[in-house]
Amino acid sequence: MDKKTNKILQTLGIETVNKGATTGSINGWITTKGQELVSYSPIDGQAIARVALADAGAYDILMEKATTAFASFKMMPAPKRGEMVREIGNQLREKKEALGTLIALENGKIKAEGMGEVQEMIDIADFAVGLSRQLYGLTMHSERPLHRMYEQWHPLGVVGIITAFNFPCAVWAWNALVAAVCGDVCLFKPSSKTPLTAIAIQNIIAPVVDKYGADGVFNLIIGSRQDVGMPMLNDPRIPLISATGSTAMGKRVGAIVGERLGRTLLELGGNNAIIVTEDADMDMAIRATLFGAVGTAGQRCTSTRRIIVQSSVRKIFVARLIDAYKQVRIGNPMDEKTLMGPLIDATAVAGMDQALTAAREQGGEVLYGGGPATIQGLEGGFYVTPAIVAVKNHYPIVQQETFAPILYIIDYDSLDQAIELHNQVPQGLSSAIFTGSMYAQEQFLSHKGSDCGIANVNIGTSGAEIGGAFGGEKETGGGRESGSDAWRVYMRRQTNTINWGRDLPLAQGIEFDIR
Ligand code: UN1
Repeated sequence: MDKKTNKILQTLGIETVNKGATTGSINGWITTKGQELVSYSPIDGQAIARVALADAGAYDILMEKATTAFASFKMMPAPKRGEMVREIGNQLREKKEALGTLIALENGKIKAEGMGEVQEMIDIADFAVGLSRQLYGLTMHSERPLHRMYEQWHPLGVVGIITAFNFPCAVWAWNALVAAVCGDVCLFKPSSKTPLTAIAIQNIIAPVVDKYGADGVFNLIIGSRQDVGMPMLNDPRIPLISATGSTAMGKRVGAIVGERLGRTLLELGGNNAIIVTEDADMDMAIRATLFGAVGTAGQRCTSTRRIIVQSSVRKIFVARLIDAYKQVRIGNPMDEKTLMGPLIDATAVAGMDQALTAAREQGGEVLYGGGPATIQGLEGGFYVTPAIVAVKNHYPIVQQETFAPILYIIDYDSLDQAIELHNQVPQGLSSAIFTGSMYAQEQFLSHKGSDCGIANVNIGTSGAEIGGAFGGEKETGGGRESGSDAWRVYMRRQTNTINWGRDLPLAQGIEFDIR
């Protein structure tokens, strides 16, 4: 590790690899002596740091703490909880550079995107502060005289947050900061591929947690599926599990939590497409495709995976896209000139390779890229060349989400056909149309248009703002998190009817009395 990296680790309270494992010594994070996890950087395959894990015993201690903390935290007025979240946002502002760099180091996304991820946390903190004064319930008119009816929203309890490596801290913030203003406490189980980013968050927020006496509100647990993951899913003390990851993972989570009638918020795989019509602004369509398909090395759940392009412009679109792909600098994500860093690990590289083989076998033609890329001096890293592949939409491989920079090109003749192809995948997260036609745009946004949770016009599929609800339909899992009224899932709704008269009329006009 170079000096700069050591400095960043030190700033964020993480031991360097040769100093031994970082252990849970701060508020809300418990580890057990013995088991360890090593975090490797995808940049060069080298170990960054060692982390002590938690076993099942530590899980129980932490859950006890979280449950006790909830009992007092829920009594703190929501605007006060908002103040605390504002200070968390301020800490994130201060540590933005260090945290953004650590994300790039541990996850491999380019530093600009690492910084963007921290900005997303800051944005959701601001959103949550405002929200803390807007947890509105409705009032309604009672059918009974001298009665009043309203709904109120109460804190829910311990929220389990299970996240993926690709957004190692923004997705935590979407959940934890909104849950916090709602009066919930959380238990965060990060991806075992990005534990350091999670520890960094815990350290960054620690002074604020101390100041507000909120020990046990933000809890972190890093451990195996058996010791930590399964107990969380099965634990009736956790009324809501918010899980981000693959559809296969979500199906398991949904089944286990559903079995105990717990609530889930699932944000799973996407198979996001952009429809490009012949009258689209090609410059914009190319730029958006490039960011959507190559950005984050194709490892966003919102990454653009399919282009559905009108036959008349297919040739020119593909030619220009290939030209743009040729200019993408692949390499060290810390280097400002780099546009695409490595994939997360060797399994991801193999997964990309398998998908390309399958695409070829099923009749596809690789038009550009696709192999591993070797970066001088970073031979241990997991670099690939992004791929463009001509396919038919119904190929089994096109129906799947491969978490890698593979872009499938599909062509169409009529808009109806484009929309049909667009919706003919099992997933339903994000979607976009690039068009100059108001008719095409409105059809895409209408009931007969995109079936996704996110549908954009002349904007790509990835890079959503935090203000909207985020999530998708079908195998994407149906959950909504982040902005808009997504907060409701973190609270429990109560309908209250108050009789302020001196009579006892029954609803539905029922007479029921002793005569
Ligand atoms: C994810 O990939 O899990 O819309 C989240 C986006 C980001 C969040 C992605 N704001 O691409």
